Amino acid sequence: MNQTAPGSAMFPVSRPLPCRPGFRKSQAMIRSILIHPDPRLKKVCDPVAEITSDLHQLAADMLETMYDAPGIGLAAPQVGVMKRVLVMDCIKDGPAEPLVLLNPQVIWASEDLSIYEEGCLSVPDQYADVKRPAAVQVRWMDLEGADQERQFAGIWATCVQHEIDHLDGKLFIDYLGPLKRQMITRKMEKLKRERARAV
Ligand code: K1U
Ligand code: ZN
Repeated sequence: MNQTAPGSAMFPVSRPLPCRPGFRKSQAMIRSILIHPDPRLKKVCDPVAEITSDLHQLAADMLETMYDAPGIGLAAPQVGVMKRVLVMDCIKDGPAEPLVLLNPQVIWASEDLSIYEEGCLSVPDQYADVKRPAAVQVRWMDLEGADQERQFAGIWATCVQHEIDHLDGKLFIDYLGPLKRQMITRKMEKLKRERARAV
């Protein structure tokens, strides 16, 4: 697990990265995950304007951080980068299916809703039922700069909506009533105090 200290600590890992021609290969790093409450988790992120080697590194680091946590998704603001970038892999068994979405947009949502007990790496060990559209059509740009579109259903639909919410400064606890949300926030403040004392 690596969702401990806030800040920018990074840990090198040895897995080689897939790399676009022209971009130098480098090692993926595990980044620290911000814990709620943190002002960076409440901000609307900026669109990605150009694809750079730093962006490739960010995507690789985010995937590494997500697999290490472990989680099924991660959004850039969770590692303190205020850009519209998210990664996901909701495959439980079988070969990994890592996705990197730049500037993702929901362009259609089903009327059917589904309830899923969500968690969040920025709100560790807290889970709550959230109701969202059961299926969504999402358009995004990939790391090659190409437009992509795909319909997500099941856990993929829940996860992509949860991650896009992060890009808009919204957490799953914002769907809960004020008392439940406040209780979770207080627990997280206590956790952060304890972690700060432990270092
Ligand atoms: O955004 C995040 O903080 C990641 C989050 C994504 C998510 C989980 C559940 C519903 C919607 C979105 C997580 O990955 S929490 C960890 C988790 O769900 C998980 C961890 C290991 C195996 C399976 C799931
Ligand atoms: Zn989350």
